[in-house]
Amino acid sequence: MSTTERTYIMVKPDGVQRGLVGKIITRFEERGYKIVALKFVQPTEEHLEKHYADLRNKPFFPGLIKYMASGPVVAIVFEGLDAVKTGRAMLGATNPLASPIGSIRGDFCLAVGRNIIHGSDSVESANKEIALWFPEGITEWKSVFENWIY
Ligand code: RTP
Repeated sequence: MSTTERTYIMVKPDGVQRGLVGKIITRFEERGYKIVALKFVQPTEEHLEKHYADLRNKPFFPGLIKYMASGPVVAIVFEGLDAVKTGRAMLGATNPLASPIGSIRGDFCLAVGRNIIHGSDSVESANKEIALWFPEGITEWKSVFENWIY
């Protein structure tokens, strides 16, 4: 665990359509995570098939790709202590109905097929996803608040 651990977070098309981008970013910033990459992008089906390659044999895969390609997403890399595991806890469970109140999915959505946000499930996946979504690299910077957070 390090203070520079990174996770890939993505506001899905329904999160963008419902105007939840600001609230989602605020939760991570208020917790103490630092944005090191961010962009608004309309993903292609081909790109999404790479992102969700591990799920290609699941029955819901075609529907998942159509949903994820249905509009723009916000791709973000957050950096901070235990970013991957804590980020997943902040998201809640895959099924919003099984997500605790206070988690992003537990507070803002209902259906597994419209669960508004993605978060990396391991440091290894985070590294792969960051390379896939930000091939141009990310911006290194030092926050003046870091001494107050750590
Ligand atoms: P994500 O990758 O999007 O953060 O979600 P996750 O790890 O919590 O869940 P995963 O099993 O990787 O599934 C990826 C996304 O596929 C959709 N899904 N639909 N039964 C279904 O219809 C079903 N199961 C999963 C969800 O959008 C899920 O987030």
